[in-house]
Amino acid sequence: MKTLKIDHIGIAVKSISDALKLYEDILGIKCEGVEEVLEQKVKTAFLPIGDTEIELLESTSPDGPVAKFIEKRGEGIHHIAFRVDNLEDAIRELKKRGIVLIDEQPRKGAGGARIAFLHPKSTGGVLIEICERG
Ligand code: CMX
Repeated sequence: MKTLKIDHIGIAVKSISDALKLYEDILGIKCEGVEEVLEQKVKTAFLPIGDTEIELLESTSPDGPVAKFIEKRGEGIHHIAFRVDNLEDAIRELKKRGIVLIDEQPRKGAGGARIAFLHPKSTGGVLIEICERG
């Protein structure tokens, strides 16, 4: 598989507007959009920085993956997303190599990306997303 770059780093927060006080007002990284991903029960805020982005994740429901993560571990880094050149090829290769995928088929992520998550149990405790952008 061909991995191109760190597409974004996902950070679980209780409140995007509270978190922006740090990221925008203090660190000076501008938020360029907020989008709700209904299927994932999250609201996401994108903050491009250099060649990559910070993605703030706020749960929209107490039973969503981000709410469960915060309940168990508190706010903090939730996942790292690598951009790949071909998502189907990457999924095929990862499966062949014994990596457990949460998504065996590509699905739609925020910002028009096609994405798939790998299970942290088979990636040394790091939730990894692979994504392809058109
Ligand atoms: N990073 C690292 N480990 C994580 C994790 C994360 N973000 N989330 C959960 N885990 C660990 C848990 O700590 C737990 O480990 P232990 O068994 O050692 O305690 C294990 O994974 C199982 O976790 P769980 O709390 O029982 O939660 P679930 O099994 O219900 O779900 C996961 C975990 C990763 C499969 C689920 O959150 C998932 O499917 N995530 C992918 C989708 C997602 O995260 N969407 C939100 C972002 C959407 C977006 O960016 O668009």
